[in-house]
Amino acid sequence: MDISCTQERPRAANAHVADELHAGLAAPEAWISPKFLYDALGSKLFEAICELPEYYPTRTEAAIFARHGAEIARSAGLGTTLVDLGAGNCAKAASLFPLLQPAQYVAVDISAEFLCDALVRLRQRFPNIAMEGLGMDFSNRFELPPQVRAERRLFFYPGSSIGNFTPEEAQGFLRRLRLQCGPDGGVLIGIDLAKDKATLDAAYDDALGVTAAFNLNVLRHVNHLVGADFDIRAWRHHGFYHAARGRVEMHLEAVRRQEVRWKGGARVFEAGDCIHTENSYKYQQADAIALLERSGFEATRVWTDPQRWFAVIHAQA
Ligand code: AVI
Repeated sequence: MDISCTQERPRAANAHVADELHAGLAAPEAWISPKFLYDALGSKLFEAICELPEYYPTRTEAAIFARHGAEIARSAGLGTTLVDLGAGNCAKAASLFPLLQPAQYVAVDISAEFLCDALVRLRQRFPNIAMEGLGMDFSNRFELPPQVRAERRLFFYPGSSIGNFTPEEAQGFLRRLRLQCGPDGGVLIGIDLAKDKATLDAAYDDALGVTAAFNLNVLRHVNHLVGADFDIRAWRHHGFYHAARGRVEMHLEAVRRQEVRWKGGARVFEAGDCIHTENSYKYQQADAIALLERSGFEATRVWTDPQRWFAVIHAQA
């Protein structure tokens, strides 16, 4: 079976990136979208985070798939068009291929280059599954191209990445997915559940400082993208659970007064000023189901771990 890899309009995307970064850096409360955490180094740092003892979501979700894989496959169905959102190295979806036996595997990520390498390796292990790599930013707008089979699309969105949207954005995103599901389609989604503050604080501010490096790396990436001159050593990582807001927040704090310039803008940051880089919402199980239902899905099955720290939900369109 052939593999095809396509990258969406890189030029237009570049202009959009510069505008978005400028808007965030110049805002009264500065922000950088979390999608900029993932350049090549950022993706490796995120992989390292997933190995940390403090970062429970990856291994908890993997244990749910390992324990309930057969039931999950029965609920989701065999022979689907498996659309893997934020596929990265495609490893999570690939571990489900023997159970789900997809008719077509569509890996979607911001960078087609990274995907293509992963797909070439995957094809050797699963030569009978048609594979498609799509390099696109699916966070704001989303339409699958015609080479993706329209029937029985199963969107695979693991890792609790939905938590990096606000609940309103998540609803908009899920509604767009729902419209793309086609006949008999659905979503298989990982949701991080609300839990005690100490566990969450440690997961987002680990002892080794890997999450700190992951957060600080966004400044290197911004330097590269818009010719900014952030001095990485002049910033400090904060990652903590804000229970009233129902989310973990990541910020970067300026450790001294400094002026930062980028193509098309400049700004003075006083010592203590912060740049907000990520939210990671933690849901009650019932709220996650309500979110899916408000988005037009019908939650079919929920699987959790014995501590009820994480949920995998299959919902039908
Ligand atoms: C990708 N996303 C679900 C991770 C999370 O937990 O929100 C990103 C992350 N940020 C810090 N650590 C991990």
